Amino acid sequence: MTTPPRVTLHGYQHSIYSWAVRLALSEKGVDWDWAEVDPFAEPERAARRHPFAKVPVLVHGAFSVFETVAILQYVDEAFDGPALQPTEPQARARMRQVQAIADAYAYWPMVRLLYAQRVFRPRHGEEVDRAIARDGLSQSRPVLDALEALTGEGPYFGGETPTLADLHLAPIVAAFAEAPEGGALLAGRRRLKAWLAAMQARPAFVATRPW
Ligand SMILES: N[C@@H](CCC(=O)N[C@@H](CS)C(=O)NCC(=O)O)C(=O)O
Repeated sequence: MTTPPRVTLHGYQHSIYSWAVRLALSEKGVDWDWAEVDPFAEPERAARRHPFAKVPVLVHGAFSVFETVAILQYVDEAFDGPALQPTEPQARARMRQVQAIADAYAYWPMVRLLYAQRVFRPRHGEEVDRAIARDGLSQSRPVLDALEALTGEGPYFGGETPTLADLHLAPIVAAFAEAPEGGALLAGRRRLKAWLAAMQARPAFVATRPW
């Protein structure tokens, strides 16, 4: 009998995208090994597996994949466990739409501008720039509005069970809500706030959160 190849996630402990992958692996019930790479402190090391010197990178046997959207799809399709993607075309389009919003519009202002300045840097004794935080907050407003408009009736974006959209987005919004101004802005979006609470209550979320 051959041993199945191991899954190794090359990520950074504080990385929001690495958290999204851990969340998906955990929801699927996949066992993984962790390889810590700090892309900010050791960009040349990160560049050995990622042409843009970022994390996460998932390695499964001889196969290596970067870009969270691709990693999440691979995790869902390569392993047993609950399906994390709908089959119906419109539901699939909505899922990808939320993932694309997470990457293109949410991550930078919500995480790299607001969360970094208001939570991460003070927590690590690093200098803070309040103007950057303010900029992040104002750029986050239309993103929250767009996401609020895309929430549905169920607790998750796709209905009764989480999909890749929820797993991709939850770490970003959770980090944003850690900042007092972020939490206050989120409180004005009732459905999105309830969605985050549903995600935060999931055992996989609790088991994988970095703080
Ligand atoms: N598009 C990439 C983004 C990954 C990304 O930005 N990762 C951050 C950590 S959360 C990173 O490695 N940043 C290093 C840098 O920007 O130099 C993905 O979806 O995986």
